[in-house]
Amino acid sequence: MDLRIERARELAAETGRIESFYRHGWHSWSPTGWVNPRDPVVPIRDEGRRLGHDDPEHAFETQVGGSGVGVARCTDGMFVLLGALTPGARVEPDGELLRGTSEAGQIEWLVAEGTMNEVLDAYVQELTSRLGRRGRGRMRVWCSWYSYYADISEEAIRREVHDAAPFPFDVIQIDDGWQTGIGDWEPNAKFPNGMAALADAIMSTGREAGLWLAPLIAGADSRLARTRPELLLRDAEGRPVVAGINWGGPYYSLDPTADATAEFLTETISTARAWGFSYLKLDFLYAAAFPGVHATAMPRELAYRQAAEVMRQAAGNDCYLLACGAPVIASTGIFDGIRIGPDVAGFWEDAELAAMGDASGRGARNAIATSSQRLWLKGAFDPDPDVVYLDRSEVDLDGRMLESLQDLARITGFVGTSDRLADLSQDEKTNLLSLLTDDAVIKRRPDMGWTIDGRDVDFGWVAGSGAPAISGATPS
Ligand code: 9PG
Repeated sequence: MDLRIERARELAAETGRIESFYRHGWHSWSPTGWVNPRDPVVPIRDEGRRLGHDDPEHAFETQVGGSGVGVARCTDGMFVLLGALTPGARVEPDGELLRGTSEAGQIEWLVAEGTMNEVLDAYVQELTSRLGRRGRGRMRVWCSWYSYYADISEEAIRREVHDAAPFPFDVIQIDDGWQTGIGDWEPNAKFPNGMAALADAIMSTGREAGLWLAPLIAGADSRLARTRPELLLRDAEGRPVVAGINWGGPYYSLDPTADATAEFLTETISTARAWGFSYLKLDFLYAAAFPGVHATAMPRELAYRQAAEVMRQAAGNDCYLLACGAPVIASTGIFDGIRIGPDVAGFWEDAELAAMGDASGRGARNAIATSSQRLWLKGAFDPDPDVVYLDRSEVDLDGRMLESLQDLARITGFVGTSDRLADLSQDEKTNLLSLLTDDAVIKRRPDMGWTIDGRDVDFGWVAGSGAPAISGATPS
């Protein structure tokens, strides 16, 4: 293998003719995978309704490009990787070149030529030696989202904690639905005894207590947005930056460089820690890496990383931090785990989004397609491919789809599920137990495929079965 590191703001690496290009999506939910560089990208022109989840700075480009790192598979079968070793860069194929550009000024770039696994491993090695490496290697998590969604309550969580007794989960995690508002991180009326009591109930069964928060956004109708406007990121006209639309309305980005934001983050994370939670799923983090006018001007991904560091500081080194909806490269070294694909769902894909060419929406298809192309990041942090479904009566997915989700859990070692445990059949319980106690031998093949106990596993069948991996749209 051939390696070199160069300092530059822009760098072109020669590749020869590029047969396919590995496009690395900006954040957890952004489409990732191999594309033909000659295929035009069709931007998702769907402003106002929802966001195709990807980098807003490049949403309307018609040329393919990726975030932080790009790989060319050349006609001679060799691979050339161009990867930034600092957050805030983009890599695009351009004829017989890979072109890198950095928003963070002069940075270090890795140029590597070799087999696919060699160049990807070299990138993980160089990146983590600069940004750090974290993760526990194996996580077994029950999370409330994919069966209850926002319809959770103290009673429901207590029931699941009770029903989890036979299963070796490390963490029972309360997801979205406990808080009074997006930005208002206090328990609502469905949690009458408060969060500390519930964390205690979880911990008393020998598990870690987990909690979902979206600390870098504020719902437009939240108390936070109304009473602490100094936290909001603003555009050049002084309007709050809209980072997306969910929970029945728009939500704003916080300014990750504002002192007031740092105080708010420290207070929010410390409070969750004081309640007893030692696993925090921090979601919608990409919002703080949106373009905007910062209190202290700095490149947007470095600004985001600064806020992520504040959260790590407040959480302490022993707290498991899972980043979700997070710029992947900029989160490396700070978070123990990072979600590597969009949300799974009990259906294959949303036909309307697929027709628009948006591969960032929820659904098993997009989750498998993107997560399966990011497994090489395992050496940098715990990659979270999202949950598996055991309860077949609840989903409209066939055996092969369910098996691919389980294979992702086995390969990553991050086994999550959301099933209502009392509803599982005896067979499904056995299946869950075997996943949670799995000690299969996982090996990587030369072609992005894997073997699990000698069984060949690859996810290639998913790539051709839905929306192409392309860039998404953003509001103006
Ligand atoms: C809670 C969920 C779960 C889930 C996260 C995240 O509007 N959207 O485009 C959108 C995207 C992702 C999403 C929700 C909404 O899911 O990935 O695990 O925690 O938030 O709200």
